[in-house]
Order: sequence, then structure tokens, then C-alpha cells
Amino acid sequence: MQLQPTDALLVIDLQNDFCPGGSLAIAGGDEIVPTVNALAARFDHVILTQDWHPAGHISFASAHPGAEPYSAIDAPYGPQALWPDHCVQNTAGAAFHPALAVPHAELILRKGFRAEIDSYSAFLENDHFTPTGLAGYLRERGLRRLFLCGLAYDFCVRHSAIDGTALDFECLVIEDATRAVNLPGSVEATDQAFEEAGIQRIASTAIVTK
Ligand code: VGL
Ligand code: ZN
Repeated sequence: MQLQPTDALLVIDLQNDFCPGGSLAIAGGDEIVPTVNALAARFDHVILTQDWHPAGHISFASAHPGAEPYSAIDAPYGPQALWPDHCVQNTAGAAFHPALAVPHAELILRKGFRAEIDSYSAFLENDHFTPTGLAGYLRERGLRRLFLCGLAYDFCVRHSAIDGTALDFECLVIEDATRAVNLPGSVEATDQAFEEAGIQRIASTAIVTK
């Protein structure tokens, strides 16, 4: 696949807490790091996102007495899944995986930093209304086509690709450079959402030959 100067690689939430040993560990989350590094080397423009929650964040089960992680609540903006405490601002768990090597990353976009609202998507918070600023940043810089990778396939990668597409960016998901949380039905729902939105899933080998 021919890359263009207006392409960007969007690396979603490749942080310690989402990798084995972390508080919201995703199976094989760390396995994608070498692939992401190899991909990043091919892109002129790389953007990293970082899940970045204050202590007591609305998405933490611990903030809702009696609630269990992996259940859900009705937040003012709609249903909100509850998670173990993760990616707390300035903690080791919120840091990028130590083997992630993207010295030329141009932007680190932090999200989920408001106590009362979560943000899976890199574009819009979970009210599906509050912008993160990423669309404006990409438009001003003329970056049009986005290749998404990182964690997690069925949450932050999913919502970033769906919102990015709705905001008129061409989004492709590099499937083997993601891993899923895998709650019941979450991967199937993501596959279906991508199909309905016309979001192409590609293999990293379309861009890097190993
Ligand atoms: C994520 C759950 C909670 C993600 C972030 O990066 O997919 N998932 N916070
Ligand atoms: Zn989070």
C-alpha cells in the first residue's frame, strides 16, 4: 500500500495499564509494540493518544459504591462501562509501554481527563458531543487518511475509527496491531460497526514487510 504525505498513524492508548501486569490488562497488549514501532517508522506523521484519568474518575467502578468492574452505569450522557482504576494521571500505569519507540510522534493527545465524563474516542468524549480538538488539529494540518492501531480494538480503537469516519477522515484499522478487551459480544459488535461504516481492516504487512 502506497502511503501519502497526508497520512497519519494514530496509536491508541498503548499504555502500561492496558498491557499484561497492568490494572486493565488486555491479553497480548504488549505483543503489538514491535509491529507498532515498525509501522510508525513508515509514517511521516504519528499521533499518540493517552488515556488520562483523574483519581475517582466516573469510569472507575471504585467510584460507585457496590459496583463491580466490567458492569455498567447510566451516566448523564448514556451508558458507561465501569473499569478497574486505570491510567491515572502521572502514574506508571498511565505511561506508554516502555518499548514503544516513536521519537517522531508529533502529538500526544490526552483524553478522559474530565472527572465526570469518559472518552473512548480520540475525537469525541462519551457524550458524543464534546470534541477533543483532534479533528481541528488534523484538518489544519491537512492530514486526511488515518491508520489506527493500539488498544483496545473494541473500545478506544473502535470509537476513534467510527467518529473519525463520521468526521470525514478516511480511517483504516491495522488489525494485527490491535488487541481487544473482549467483553461478551464486544469484538463482534466492533467488526459489524466497522463493516457498516465502510471502515477497512488491513494487515500491518500491507505497510511493513517483516
Ligand atoms: C480503554 C477502557 C477504558 C481503551 C480506555 O483504551 O480502549 N478501554 N479506558
Ligand atoms: Zn479509560
